[in-house]
Amino acid sequence: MNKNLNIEELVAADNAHHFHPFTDHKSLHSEGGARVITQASGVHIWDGKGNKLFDAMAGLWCVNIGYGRKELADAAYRQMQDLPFYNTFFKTTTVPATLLAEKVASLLPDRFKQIFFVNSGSEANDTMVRFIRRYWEVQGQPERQHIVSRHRAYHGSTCISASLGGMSAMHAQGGLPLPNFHHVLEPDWFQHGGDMSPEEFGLKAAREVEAKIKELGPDKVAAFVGEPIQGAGGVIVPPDSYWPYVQKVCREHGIPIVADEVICGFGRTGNWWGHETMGIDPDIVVMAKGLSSGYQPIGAVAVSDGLIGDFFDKGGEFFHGYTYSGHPVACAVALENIRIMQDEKLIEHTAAIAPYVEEKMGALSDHPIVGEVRVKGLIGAIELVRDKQTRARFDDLGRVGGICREHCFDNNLVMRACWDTMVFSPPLCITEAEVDEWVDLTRKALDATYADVKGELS
Ligand code: PXG
Repeated sequence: MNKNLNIEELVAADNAHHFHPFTDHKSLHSEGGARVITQASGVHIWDGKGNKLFDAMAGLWCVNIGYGRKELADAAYRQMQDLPFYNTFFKTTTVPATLLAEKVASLLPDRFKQIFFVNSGSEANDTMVRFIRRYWEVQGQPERQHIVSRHRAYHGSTCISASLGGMSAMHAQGGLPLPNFHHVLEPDWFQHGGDMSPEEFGLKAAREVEAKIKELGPDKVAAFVGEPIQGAGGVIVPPDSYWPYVQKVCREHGIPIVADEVICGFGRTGNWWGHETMGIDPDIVVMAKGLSSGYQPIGAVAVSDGLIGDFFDKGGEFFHGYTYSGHPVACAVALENIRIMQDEKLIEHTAAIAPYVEEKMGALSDHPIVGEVRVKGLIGAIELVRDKQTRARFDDLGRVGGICREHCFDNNLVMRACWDTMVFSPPLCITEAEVDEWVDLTRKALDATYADVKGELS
């Protein structure tokens, strides 16, 4: 840490000048300002007051290889010296951009050969929407404009990606969603399953996709888009019956399936891709975050042969791209990130340690306010409830999750609250000893939350 840094002055400057994303500004400014994070190593981060916190979110679901890998800094340094920037427009490329496209294609099923680079998950989804609509124009079916997604899906924060997402709070601001984006029931058995078995409920949710496609007219639908496991929606792991039925319906109607792998990709679920874990055969794969483990902003869209088809021959120029599409420094860092993941067998490690996390985190389901603990690879959730038997929530959804998140911070633990669902996605390099440390901190935060709300339990 920079020893000359005066944290109080920095926080004052932050209050004065820094307009933060996804922040309640009134409470930020009234409650003393932002928490300053200054350093990180492995699964830990340090704040400006010298506190060491366990980062069970891997930053924002992205630092898959863990913090402090000097190899990535070296890769950036080398690339900046060779060529800090050049674009990939107008029949030009750079060495890292081409090598990364080849590498990403090699990690995907054979049918994915073409990779379009962007700088974030939001841009990746915007690119995907622009591509798929253009694809249908080239196919002579320009009326295929409608896109089906799910409630509580998170696909980003640009106008298109926020429209594609199903976050009602985002839609309530600024006139979103844009036309032709449709949202159906999310496959969240815990929240919506009632007395149904998870499998029955999974089919019900999948039939809502089918009903929406029929309502719109299958020949008007451009794509179905889904995260294999919904992340920011509360780590919604669909019942096993869900994806096979959705896939069957989309296939029957010739509707491309888009897997938004921004969170699930790059090992998070114990395989390279969430679609492998969930048994989906997508036509487009959207990725970001774990592609560089968050060390550089970069995302990508992989398009399968079936959609590329004669797009290149017949489509003419695709008028889309970003100055920094395939930025050489970001690509060099992503290449080094993937090299480490492969050399250190991080995906195998994730799959191997997942049962330990399931066992240790799962043991928290005996806690009086925990209704369910679910884990898939190294992503998971803890449901906070007022009544364990009926799964009844506390009043004012999100309030108790907020209390629990604060207790996590007080106990040097970072976990996100999605309403009253505590979610986690630690760095994939986590060890068993670190899992023990994390579970202990989690239990302390749950105990403190229980102490605050036990009068409300039924
Ligand atoms: N798709 C998915 C599945 C995501 O989780 C995006 C797209 C957009 O990526 P960018 O790089 O544009 O942010 C995301 C991002 C949260 C949270 O609160 C989650 C995300 C972003 C910000 C906050 O959990 N996911």
